[in-house]
Amino acid sequence: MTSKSIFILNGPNLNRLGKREPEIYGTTTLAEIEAMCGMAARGRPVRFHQSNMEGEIVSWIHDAIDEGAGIIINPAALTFTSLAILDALKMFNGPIIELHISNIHRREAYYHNSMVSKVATAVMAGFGAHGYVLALRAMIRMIDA
Ligand code: CA2
Repeated sequence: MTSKSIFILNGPNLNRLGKREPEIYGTTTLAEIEAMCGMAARGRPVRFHQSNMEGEIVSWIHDAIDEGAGIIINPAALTFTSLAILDALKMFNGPIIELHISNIHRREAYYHNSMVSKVATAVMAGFGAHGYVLALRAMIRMIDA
């Protein structure tokens, strides 16, 4: 079992989870999701971050390149626009899970073409906030395989 951290990275506006559009994103806050991940990690090191700034997310991906076991990333709107995040993820040698709370493929067309999916090991969408727990369990299996 590696002692390297699993990075869980979240993009713009996800700090507002639970406060707006509950019909799409549910009522669980990001802080509650972080706590859920802490329990699901079962003692494994997890680094959980959220930023509204693209460059900050890129820097955390660099940290993962240097010292991480795996990346779970919900890039939010940057999923569909960020070459910088794509380029950074291409440098990461471990497993990458792209995660979305909603089923992006059942939503507006501008949510249908993820740039991150081109480099992700796996993609999960539509499980709601619980998707973070499912992704973490899947990531643990991947890094322990
Ligand atoms: O379903 C997801 O997790 C998304 O990544 C969330 C992004 C959206 O742009 C993606 O298409 C799908 C949006 C995050 C915004 O989150 C909010 C949460 C509460 C209130 C307003 C926005």
